[in-house]
Amino acid sequence: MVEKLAKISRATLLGKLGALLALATAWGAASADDHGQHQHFEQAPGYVRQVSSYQLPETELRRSDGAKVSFRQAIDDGKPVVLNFIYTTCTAVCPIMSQSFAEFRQRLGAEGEQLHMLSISIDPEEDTPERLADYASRFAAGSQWQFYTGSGRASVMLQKAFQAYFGDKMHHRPIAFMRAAPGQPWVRLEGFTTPDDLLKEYRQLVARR
Ligand SMILES: [Cu+2]
Repeated sequence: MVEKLAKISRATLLGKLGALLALATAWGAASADDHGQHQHFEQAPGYVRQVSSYQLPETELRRSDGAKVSFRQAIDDGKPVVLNFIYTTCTAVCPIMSQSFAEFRQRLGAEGEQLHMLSISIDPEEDTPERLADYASRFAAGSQWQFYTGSGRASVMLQKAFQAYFGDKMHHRPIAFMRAAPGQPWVRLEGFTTPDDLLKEYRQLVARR
């Protein structure tokens, strides 16, 4: 009986892994078709890794403390950057990504003192600076993890610049972006990245710097 149960659960697990791999492959194929400018393309379980160069526009954003900031100044502060797009009322993808970011930052400890994390709202009409501040405190985000909103136009422009615009917030995907320093290419991790995945990718990135 116990043996039979074990067999069933193993089969179920293998089925799930198969589905996950199929999904990752489909994602990879779609991304490869969509964007022609990648230098490399690698696949890891659970997420698809790409190294990309993006032309990033200048735009004004509002930080969760209410300050008006230049997007370019925010990301070109000389520090390694980890970035994603979120919205605070999301109940599926964003809370998982944000939790992963929070644990990643926590585990990085002193190693992450130079790191700058940015989460940019894809629902700026709802996501006021106050709401973002509230959201940040839910994930115990310290001063190195900043949340930004802005005009709808600015948000869409940035999503498009990162090739992360999927029409509307309901169709967004989990993607984390990392860059070691200004002028360097971005590492794009598409899929659900665990805190361990983020740690591994981040350490590789800063070691190569
Ligand atoms: Cu979401």
